[in-house]
Amino acid sequence: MRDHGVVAVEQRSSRVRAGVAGAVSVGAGLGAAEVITGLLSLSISPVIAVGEEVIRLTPGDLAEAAISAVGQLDKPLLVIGTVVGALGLGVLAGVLAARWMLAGVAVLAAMGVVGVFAAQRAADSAMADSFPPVAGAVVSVLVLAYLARFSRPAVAGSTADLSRRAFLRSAGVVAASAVVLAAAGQWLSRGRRAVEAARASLALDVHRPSAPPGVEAGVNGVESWATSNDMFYRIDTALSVPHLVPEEWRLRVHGMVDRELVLTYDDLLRRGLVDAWITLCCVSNEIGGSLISNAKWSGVRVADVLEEAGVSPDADAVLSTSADGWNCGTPLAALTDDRNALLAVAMNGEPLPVEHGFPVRIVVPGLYGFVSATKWVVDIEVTRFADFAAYWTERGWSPTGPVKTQSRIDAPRNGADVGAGKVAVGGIAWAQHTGIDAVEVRVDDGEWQPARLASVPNVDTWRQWAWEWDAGPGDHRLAVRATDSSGETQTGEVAGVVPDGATGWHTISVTVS
Ligand SMILES: Nc1nc2c(c(=O)[nH]1)N[C@H]1C(S)=C(S)[C@@H](COP(=O)(O)O)O[C@H]1N2
Ligand SMILES: [Mo]
Repeated sequence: MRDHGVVAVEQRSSRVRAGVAGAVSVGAGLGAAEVITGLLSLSISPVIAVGEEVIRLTPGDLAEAAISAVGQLDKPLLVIGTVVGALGLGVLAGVLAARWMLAGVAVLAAMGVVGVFAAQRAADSAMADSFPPVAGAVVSVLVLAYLARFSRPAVAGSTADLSRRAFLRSAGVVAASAVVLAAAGQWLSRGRRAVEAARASLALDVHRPSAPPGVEAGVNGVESWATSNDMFYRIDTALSVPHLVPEEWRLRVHGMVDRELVLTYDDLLRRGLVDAWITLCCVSNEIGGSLISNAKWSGVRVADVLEEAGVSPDADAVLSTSADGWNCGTPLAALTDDRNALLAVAMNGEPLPVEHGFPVRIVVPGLYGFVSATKWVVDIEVTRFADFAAYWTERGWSPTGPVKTQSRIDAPRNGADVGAGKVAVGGIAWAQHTGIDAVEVRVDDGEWQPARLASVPNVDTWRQWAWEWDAGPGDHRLAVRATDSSGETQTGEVAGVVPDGATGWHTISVTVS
């Protein structure tokens, strides 16, 4: 028979074990998150993202006072503070879990949610940035469930001493693994850190643009005319983005040319930068889809570089290749006529975000991204379409891809309930490098009604439109179609995105009450 004193000591020691188990679980989750951040070469780990969010939420003067008090140590202290805070929550999760497993799991899941939130708020964040915090939360829950076995009071038949030793061994192994994982994560992300540092130290002659006057049609719910870098759609095959620093970047221009060129980043900058608003869209954009965005790009005209190289009259294509091996073929004509086909170095007045092709990418008005917009471009070969197959052409997509004239209804939303009477209908239409001349809206099977067009700075961007609907009660369908400046009206014939872009009218359902 044990006396009460022994039972009390065992209870306290099992509570300590529960707390340690929780902290170790969170440590394992943080380690896993760091490794995944490094493996995927993401711009930011959840620890840093949460730390930055804490700074953002701290009142300005307080944050300033704190930073001036600790000086150069602000970053390391922030990281340590965030990790300590997370481990503290881990202790809480462990203690709660000993009573009621679900409560502990809830704390860990909430930490994952905070991580996702912070990662998405971080600059230029991508969908993939949510992966480390989610995976970290899952790992911490699994580890907690595993360690919880040891934190229960000694099992019948085993001595308290034995079970404590087994717990210490398991917790120690997990804790050591977490430290190794975190260190590996740091090592794996060193390339990305170097690129971000190089990007931050550039002083390009570019300025944050403001949208030209009159481009917004003034309808609530329509996507804004200018897309910010962090809202710009992203499509590529890179699981982990290439790490290119400007000093080492080279662009080789070769093939059917008189003079082969090898350009450095400074060679490009020396030519002076051209600015142009250009709307980029993806061939995989479904009718009504969001794989389209509009930015002000700064770069050097591809035409000028090709002119310097001297292009053979027998060539009809340019095969451009990314540092990660992805490539595409572009009609030579689109790169040598008077349009602003750019070797872009900046996007919306900032050096290209790494995910959007830093340090140099191509942007060509009027062509889908898959046949023109090579990110992390390092090689340009003047050639003939007959002599190569590019990445997507080998996979069943068209060798060329001029954008198809399209339009989209943004407001009201599909499935919306609106009140009877005046309803503001609006959206966007695009036919890059041709221009939009008219947009029409149709209610149910009625007549096509002309929409009002907002202005545009050039024919290379999308165009907002607005239409006032006098809505009567009932269920209605709204359809939109655009006419481009070549006089062609968007076909209502429905085609899928393969091989060269979807066709059909974007149509939505609205209930008027
Ligand atoms: N290196 C590289 N460049 C690429 C791609 C890619 O997979 N790899 N995808 C292309 C496609 S299909 C599109 S639509 C655009 C998208 O550019 P964004 O991610 O900057 O929006 O990039 C193009 N450039
Ligand atoms: Mo694309």
